[in-house]
Amino acid sequence: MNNAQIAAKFEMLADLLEFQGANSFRIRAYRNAARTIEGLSQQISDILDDSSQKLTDLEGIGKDLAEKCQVLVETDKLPQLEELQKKIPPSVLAMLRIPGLGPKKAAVIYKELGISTLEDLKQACLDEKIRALKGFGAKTEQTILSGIDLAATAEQRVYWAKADKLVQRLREHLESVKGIEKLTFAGSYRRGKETVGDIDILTVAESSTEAMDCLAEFPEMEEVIARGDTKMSIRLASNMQVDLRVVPAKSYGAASLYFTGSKEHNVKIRGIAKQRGMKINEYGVFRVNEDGSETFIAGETEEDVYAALDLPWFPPELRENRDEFKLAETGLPKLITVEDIVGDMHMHTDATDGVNTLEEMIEGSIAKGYQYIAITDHSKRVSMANGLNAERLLDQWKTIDELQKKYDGKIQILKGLECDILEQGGMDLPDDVLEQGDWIIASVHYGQNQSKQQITDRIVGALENPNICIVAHPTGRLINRREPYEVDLDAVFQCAKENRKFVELNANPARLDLNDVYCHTAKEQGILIGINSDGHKVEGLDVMRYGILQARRAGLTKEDVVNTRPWNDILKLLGRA
Ligand code: DGT
Ligand code: CA
Ligand code: CA
Ligand code: ZN
Repeated sequence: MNNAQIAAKFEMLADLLEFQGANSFRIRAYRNAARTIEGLSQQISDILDDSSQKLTDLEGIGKDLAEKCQVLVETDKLPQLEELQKKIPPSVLAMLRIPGLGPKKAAVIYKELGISTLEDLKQACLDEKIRALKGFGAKTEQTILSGIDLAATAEQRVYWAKADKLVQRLREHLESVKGIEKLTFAGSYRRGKETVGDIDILTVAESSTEAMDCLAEFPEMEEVIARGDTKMSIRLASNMQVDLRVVPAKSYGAASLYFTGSKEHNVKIRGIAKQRGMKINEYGVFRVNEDGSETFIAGETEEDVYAALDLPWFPPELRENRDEFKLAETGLPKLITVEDIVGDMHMHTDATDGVNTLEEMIEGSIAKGYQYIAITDHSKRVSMANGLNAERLLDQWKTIDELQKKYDGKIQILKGLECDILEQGGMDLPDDVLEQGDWIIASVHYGQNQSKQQITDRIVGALENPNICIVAHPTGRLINRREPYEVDLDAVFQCAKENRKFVELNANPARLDLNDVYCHTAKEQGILIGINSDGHKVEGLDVMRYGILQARRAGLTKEDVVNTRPWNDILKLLGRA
């Protein structure tokens, strides 16, 4: 049993224990262990074989977990897990993904009504059977009903960032095949979509048998779903599906275009080809002759294929049939890259809920080569995160002034704050404090269930405050976990524009809020987007690339983004210099 499989077992164990209502400390221990093991560069089995190493030396692996690893490696099974699985069908675990439905309530639904799938649960909600259960009501029933779709999606789609890690492992594995000439990871992964349903691999190989045999030996493989001469689908231990297609070199571009998608982009291209008396499919572009025969025109590279239709090469992130074909008429935008970013303007320290100290965050940012950063810890309303009151904030800013002397010439440290917008409206800290800072972010963390009007008024009110520069995660959604709150983004954008303010694209792979469509709308309305990590530790700064990917999907260029500019230019944009 390899690391990915061991990690999957521990995740499953944690889920089942959670469903049983076990001690949350224990559950967390299994989840942490799963994460540690997934990230190891060395196989657990190798560590066990090596007498000079001990599993218990790994972070988060105690004696009990080390023993379980050993049992898994030796027997492929875990008695405790088997016991639990006998008692609880795995399909009920999907219920735990419904926001607001904790394991206790899920267990009641399962025990009282025998419901074990999301579909049955949906029907039970519609039949108003859930509200009749003890401890439930019409409101809970409604919450469950509105969360079922989110839970169903979460079962099937993973964050792009997670898919990316898997892709790196697959790439390394497949590159060991001698005859592999080309290798592309196509589909939604290549388009940089925020979540990925399955992985589509495309390759040119000397021997398709060898390539498919190699995939069959991928350590994380669970079962082969289908295998033909040039096509194969497998399912991994994590449940993710991987499709492999081996294509001839002369069709590689056509196939990579076809399997990158999106389907909508492909449909549009087929229409364009047809209008010109041509045909396009995964093998190439063909001229359709009068006698009905077909002549191959292009196929080897994507550039060739697009050029045959008088189209430019489209960056994969734009291939959604939104407005890319219209843009192509006047020239595609030069999409932003991670190198264009010169500062990170949203990060936390251990003064609130961050892990690293102020100085560690500064050093980490210098290592990234940034010109400037903003330190933006939480304000006091976020008591859970030990949010700053005025006194602690002003102290932190004084420390920043002192540190600035030490770091002069290396990086500029902006005095910032992520200030909560209070439930009743207004900012969490008074203006005479906020005005002493350089960069104040406004965020809604509480009262997310308020009406659309209330939430919109709160955000608009914040943007009208002269001390506020930007609104962070403007819809509050968490991908696969929480729906966006009700907010009138048109009103927010209009207010931002009138007040020369910005909106944020949070680069965290679970947030990516604003999403691509809204970022595009903001651009069209002339509002600049700040792309920031919201890092809570030094490694947290690395998420910037996910934000950039989302921004590219929105068609953003360097010019559309706040933190591609020197700080002095940002001050001018805010009307402060
Ligand atoms: P996913 O996997 O749900 O995140 O999304 P995709 O876009 O990766 O979709 P997938 O894996 O079903 O198919 C990969 C690509 O193959 C898709 O983006 C476009 C192409 N494709 C698949 N089925 C069709 C189809 O019926 N018509 C056309 N034109 N293209 C298709
Ligand atoms: Ca796919
Ligand atoms: Ca697929
Ligand atoms: Zn934050």
